[in-house]
Formats: sequence, C-alpha cells, structure tokens
Amino acid sequence: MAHQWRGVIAEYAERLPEHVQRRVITLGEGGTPLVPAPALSALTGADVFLKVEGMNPTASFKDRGMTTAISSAAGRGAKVVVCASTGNTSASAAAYATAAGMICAVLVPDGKIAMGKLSQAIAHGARLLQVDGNFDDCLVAARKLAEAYPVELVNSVNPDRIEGQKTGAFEVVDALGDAPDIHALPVGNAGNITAYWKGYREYAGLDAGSSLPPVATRTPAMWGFQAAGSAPIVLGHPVTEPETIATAIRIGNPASWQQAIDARDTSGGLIEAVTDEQILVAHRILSSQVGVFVEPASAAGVAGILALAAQGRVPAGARIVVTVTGHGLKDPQWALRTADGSEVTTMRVSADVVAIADALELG
Ligand code: AN7
Repeated sequence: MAHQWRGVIAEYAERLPEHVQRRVITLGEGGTPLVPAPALSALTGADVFLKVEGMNPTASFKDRGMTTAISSAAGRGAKVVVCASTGNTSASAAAYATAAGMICAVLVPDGKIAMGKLSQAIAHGARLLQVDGNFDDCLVAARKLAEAYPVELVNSVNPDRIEGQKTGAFEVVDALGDAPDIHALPVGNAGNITAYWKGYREYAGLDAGSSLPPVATRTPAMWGFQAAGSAPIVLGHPVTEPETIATAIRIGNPASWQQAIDARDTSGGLIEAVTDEQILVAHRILSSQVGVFVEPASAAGVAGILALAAQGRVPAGARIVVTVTGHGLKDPQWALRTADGSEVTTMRVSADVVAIADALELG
C-alpha cells in the first residue's frame, strides 16, 4: 500500500497540542535516519548512532519545530512571523512561512551566518535584515518587535517550537525500541536540549496529565556541548562577545538557559565545552570516516563524546545517540581545508584515460 511519511504533526498527532493541528503547514519534516556510526563506536568504546537532522526539508532540525509554530500561527490567522537567527531558524521559518502564504521577517547577525543559510532565507522570500549586533541582540529586537507589532515570534521561546522539536526524541525511541543511555547534542539557544528532554520524559510516561501509555521504560542522560568561545551555561554567566567558527551556536545568552540546566540535572547529564579545534576534528571524522557531512556546529556533540571518551568518562558499551543538527552543505567551506588549515588542492588532468588512471594511482 502506498505510504509516505506525513510530517511530524500527522505522525505524532496524539502527542501534540490540538491548536497546532487546525491548519497544518508541513513540508514532510521528520522521519530522519538514525544511522549506526561504527567508526565512532570504535573510537569511544560505546554503541553510537547519529540522528541525521540534515535530512529535513530545509536541511536542519529546525523544521520539526517550525511546522508546529507556523501551523499554530496559521491557525490563528497570523499574516507575519519574525525570528532572530544564526541561520537555520531563518531558513526554516522562511520556507514554512512561504508554504503558509505568510510574510517572514528575519534578523541575523551581520556577516555571521553561513552562505547556504542566507541563500535559503532569500530564496524563500524572507524580508532579511543583517543587524549590527550578535544573535543575542537580534533575539532581543525580535521579541520587542513581536510585542509591539502584529507579528508572531517563531524562535524557540515560542512553546509551539518545543512541541514539534520533541518529536526527535520520539523517533529515536521508536527506532531503538527504548531510550538510549546517553543523548548528546550541541547547545546554542538551548531549545533543542529542552525539546529532546521533554520528548523523552513524555515517552517514558513522566509528564503529568497525559493519559497515553508509556513507550519507553527509561530516559537518557542528556549531554549538551557548547563551543568554548560561546559557553555561557558552562561558565555560569552570559558571554557578551561569543566567538566560534560554529556560527550556528555563536550564542552568549541562551533563551532556554534554565530549561537546559533542568534537563542536565534531572537526567543525570552534563553540559560541557568543546574547542573549535575539537569541533573541526569531529567534523572531519564524520565526513571521512562515517560518511555523514554536517555543518561545524553539528559536530559539537560528536566532539563532546570523543573528548569525554579520551578522559575515560564514556561507559563501555553505552548506547549513545548524537543529534547531528544540520547539513554540511549549509557551510561547505570547512570541507575545503586540511587538518592543518591549509587549502585543499585538487588535481587537473587531460581527458585521457591513461592520464586519469595515473593520477588515481591505479597503474
Ligand atoms: C546546526 O538558527 O539558534 O540549542 O537561530 O543551527 O536549540 O539553539 C541555531 C541553532 C545546533 C543549537 N546546531 O540548537 C538559529 C539557531 C545547529 C543550529 C544549534 C543550532 P539550540
């Protein structure tokens, strides 16, 4: 019988609020692969899987929460949405707003978002403004705009976003048959760690007020990783000038800070920092040893489990799921550098089979 994945609202309707279901705007998000990563299992001594969120319609995990946020706004008759973004939220908001026939306003830090994401927001017709400031400044402005004007805010401070993003946890449990021991992921504005933790708790029957039967017998330890130059939760104070090559998580004052701490502490987990060098090493291992191409921020979770394994802090044989949050094609320049930072060169040859075979060292 013909069947295709219907998007997260239809697939998880009974676990999502009714108000996001009045006018469903979907691009078929979710249903992303959970890929075994034997190379990472070998490096960590654990049993590692990747939740490959670059397979979503706009190539990042943001689509899970955008279908619910835009559907909710559409159900209330909203005409204009706004978001602040380090790039992926803007790409997703622009696509879903277009599908809903809405106007999408986007505030991004000037010169600090990856070209692929900028292209997506523009291609989908967003009213994009490059703001003289960082992401945190953009979010303050977006919140004020939504308070003072008839505009809906679709950042993850909007609870409808968290509802959609929690489906990532549902899919992990549906694929594995139960929750993993550890769930690792990058942390920026801290919406995703909040959402996964909510999803895992709900599937384990730990949320008050649900009459649905539990699907999982347990919840994982949540391991969040920030970039060392943008690690406010690790440091315990906001970072006024966050820096990292992982522009997606270049965030100094996360909106869901307290929720991230709750997820860390109630799950028995941790939130730690990884350096840009560790991020780039993990990025390279993912592309050259696993076969999964991600953007730098998305490699932070993998960098984290590798760092903890090196410190002997990864339990042998633990089942670990790492969310890799966005596709490598968003920010492809990082593939074109070698480990020592020099530019990758490619060979030129004549269209002659012998010359080509020689160049490939097949002779
Ligand atoms: C690839 O797009 O904040 O901790 O404005 O794009 O839920 O913020 C992006 C964040 C991880 C961090 N990986 O997730 C935005 C934005 C990628 C991201 C994160 C982001 P949160």
